[in-house]
Amino acid sequence: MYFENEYLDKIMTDVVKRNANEPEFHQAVKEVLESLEPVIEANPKIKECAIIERLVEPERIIKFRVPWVDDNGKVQVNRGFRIQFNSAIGPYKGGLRFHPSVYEGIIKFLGFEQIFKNSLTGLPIGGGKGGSDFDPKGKSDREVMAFCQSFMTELSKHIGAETDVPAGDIGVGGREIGFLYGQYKRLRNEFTGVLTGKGLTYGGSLARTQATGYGLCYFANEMLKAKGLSFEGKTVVISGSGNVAIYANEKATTLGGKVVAMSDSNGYIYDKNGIDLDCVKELKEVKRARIKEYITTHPDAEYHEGCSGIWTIKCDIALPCATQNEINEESAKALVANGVIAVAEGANMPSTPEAIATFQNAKVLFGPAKAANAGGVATSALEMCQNSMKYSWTFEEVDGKLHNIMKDIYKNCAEACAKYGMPDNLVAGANIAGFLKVCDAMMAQGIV
Ligand code: NDP
Ligand code: 2IT
Repeated sequence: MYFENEYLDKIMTDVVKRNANEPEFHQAVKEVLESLEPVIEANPKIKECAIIERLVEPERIIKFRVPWVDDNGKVQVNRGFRIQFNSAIGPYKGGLRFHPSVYEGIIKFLGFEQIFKNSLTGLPIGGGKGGSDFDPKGKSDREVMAFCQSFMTELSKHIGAETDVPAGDIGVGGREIGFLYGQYKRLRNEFTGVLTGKGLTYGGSLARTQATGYGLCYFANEMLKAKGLSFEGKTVVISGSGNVAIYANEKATTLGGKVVAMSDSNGYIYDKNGIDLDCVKELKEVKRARIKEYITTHPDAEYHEGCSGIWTIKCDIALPCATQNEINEESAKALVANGVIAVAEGANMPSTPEAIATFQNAKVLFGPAKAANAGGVATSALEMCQNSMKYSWTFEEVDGKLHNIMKDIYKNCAEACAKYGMPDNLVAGANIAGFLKVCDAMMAQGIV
C-alpha cells in the first residue's frame, strides 16, 4: 500500500510493476503523486481523463547500441538512451548524461522530473532526458569524439530543433556538446538549435554555463529573503565540483557566503579559509584532475576520502550539486544537528525521501531540485529562443532574465503550496505548480 487514496495507490502499484527494478523512477513518481493528492481530490476531471496514468508513461523510449573504437583499436559497445517523456507544453527538452551508472531507470527518473521542472520555468518546453553508460573519465579527446559521433549517428534520427533538444548533464559539457553538434550538422546538413549548451562561437548563449549554479543561488536567496535572511556571512557547503557546483560557488560567494567545502566522486576538500575557486576551475575545467590535488597547492586545506563526510561539516547553507540520493537520512540528521538553515538542491533528486522529511520536520528551508535547479534548462530555452531569432543577447540580458525566472518560480511554488494548505512546503509547491500547467495542456489536447 503506497497511498490511502485508491486511485493514486493503483497508479503507483502499476508504475512499480511495469517499471520493475527502477527504484529511482519509483522514488521520483511517488514524491510527485504524494504532493498531488489534494489537487486530484479537488478536480475529478484529472481521474476521468487519466491524466496521471498518461503522465507516468513516457511518450517514447529510444534505446540503441553505440559502437566505437578506442585508442588501442579495440571495438567498444555502450548503450544509448533518449526518453521523450511528455510534449504537452513544448518540444522535449532535457540533458544527456554520460556516466557508468546510467540505465533506463535513471533516464526515466530524470525525464519524469524534467516535465515539471520545465513547466515551472514558464517557457514552452516539454520533458525529455537521455544518455549513456559511457564513462568520459580517463578517455582521450579522440575517444570521446568517436563515442559522441556514434551516439549522434543514431540520436539524430529522433531529435530536431522543433522536436527534441538535448543538452548537457553529468559527464556532458562543452567538449561533448561540440562533438555531438558537429556530427548532427554533418549528418543533416543544417545549422539549427538542436542542442543547447553550445559554444559561444556556434550558437551558444552567454550565461548558459553559469545558469544552473547561479539560478540555484537566486532561488536559495528568495527562500532566505522570505524569512528575513540572506547569504551574507553564511558558511556554505557544496557537493560536487562540476558545472553546477562551480557556478553555485561563484554566485554564493558574490552574495556574501563563504564556501568551505567541495567534492568529487572520490572525496571532499575542506578549506576553512574559503575554497579558492580559481584553483578548482583550473583542476576541473582545464586539467580534468581530481579534487584531491587541491591540497598540493593549499596546504591549510584538508582532503578526506569518500563523499558523504562532506555533510558532517558545520554549515548554514548546504547545496548538494553532485548526484541523486547523495544525502541520506544520516547525512540530513548531521546537517540539522550542526544547525543548517537552508538546503537547496542543485543536483537532481540528491536527497532521499527520509532526508527530505528530516529537513522538513526540523523546519529547515528546503528548495527541491525541480524548482531550485531549473535555471539551467530555463537558460537553455533562452538559447533556443536566440537561435530561432538568429540573434544573441548580452550576458547581462540573459542573466537578468534568469534571475527573474528564478524569482517567479519561487513565488509560484510558495503560492501553490499555501493554496493547497501546505505553507512553506516547496516540495509540494513545485510539484503542484509544475503539474497544473501540464495537466491543463493535456486536457486541452484530448486523448493523445
Ligand atoms: P558534471 O559532470 O559537470 O559534475 C558532476 C559532479 O558530481 C562531479 O564533481 C562528479 O565527480 C560528481 N559526481 C557525479 N556522479 C557522482 C557520484 N555517483 N557520486 C559522487 N559524485 C558524483 O555534472 P553537472 O555539474 O552538470 O551535474 C551535477 C548535478 O546537477 C546532476 O545531478 C545533474 O543532473 C544536475 N543538473 C545539471 C544541470 C546542468 O545544467 N548541467 C541542470 C540541472 C541539474 P567526478 O568528477 O568524480 O565524477
Ligand atoms: O537536469 C537538467 O535540467 C539539465 N541537465 C539541463 C537540461 C537542459 O536542457 O538544459
